[in-house]
Amino acid sequence: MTEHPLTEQQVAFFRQNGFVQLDNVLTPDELEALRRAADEVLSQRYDTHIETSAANPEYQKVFVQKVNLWRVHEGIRQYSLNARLAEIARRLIGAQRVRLWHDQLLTKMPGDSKPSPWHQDRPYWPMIGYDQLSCWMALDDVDENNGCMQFIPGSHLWGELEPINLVTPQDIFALVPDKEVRSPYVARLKAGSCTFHHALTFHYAGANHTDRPRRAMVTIYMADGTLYNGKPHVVTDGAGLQAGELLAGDLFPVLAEGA
Ligand SMILES: O=C(O)CCC(=O)C(=O)O
Repeated sequence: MTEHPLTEQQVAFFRQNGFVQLDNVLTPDELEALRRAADEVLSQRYDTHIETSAANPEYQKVFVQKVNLWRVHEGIRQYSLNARLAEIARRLIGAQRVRLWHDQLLTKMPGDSKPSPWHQDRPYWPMIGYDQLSCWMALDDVDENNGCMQFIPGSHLWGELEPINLVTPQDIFALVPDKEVRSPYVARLKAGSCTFHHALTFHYAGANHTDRPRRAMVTIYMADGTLYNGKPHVVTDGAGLQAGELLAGDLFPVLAEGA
């Protein structure tokens, strides 16, 4: 991947707002390779550690979710383990080193599509510490009509709330009655552009009203030093981790390191 400059202003924007949009991050060739890989994994069946939405048709209306694809598909591995996106993540979160938590392909299918309700990511993850962020890469042009991401500026500073049920969601805004909720930032993106969002940022994506899938490749990074809290999760189940242990080793590779 070619270098993508990240300015101090963009870092400051992320720290203040909990997200940042970066345009034209992938070259046309990189985008094409990632789309090809995504379509291959979409057409394949994997076990339930990867096909996390497959058992629930209502969940699949929100998105078809395939997790940890870097472990099973070479094309996705090339993308998810690349150091350049990880270095952007490292600088945004301000860590000495970042590891991959997991990747996921999120596809909003056309037809009977539902919004991804307002939620934070971090309540789903079995971790101690809050230095995590996601890169949401558009594989298709996205806007409000097919489920682009939306973010509430500053909401990453409101702490960890209860996990939102993605199929029958609670109203997350009712959980922060004392906060002044700013208007959402609507992240309309060209394919090959992305957003980064903090693990505590409130975010949402509308339903897909078009007749084509909306494909997004998400890579999630955590600061080195993040600890496992012992709770069940599809990514850590069966890994033999004890509560309080470092999320480290080959399952969570270091992808970027500061000087
Ligand atoms: O792509 C979507 O519809 C939602 C994505 C999301 O919630 C995330 O990447 O954390």
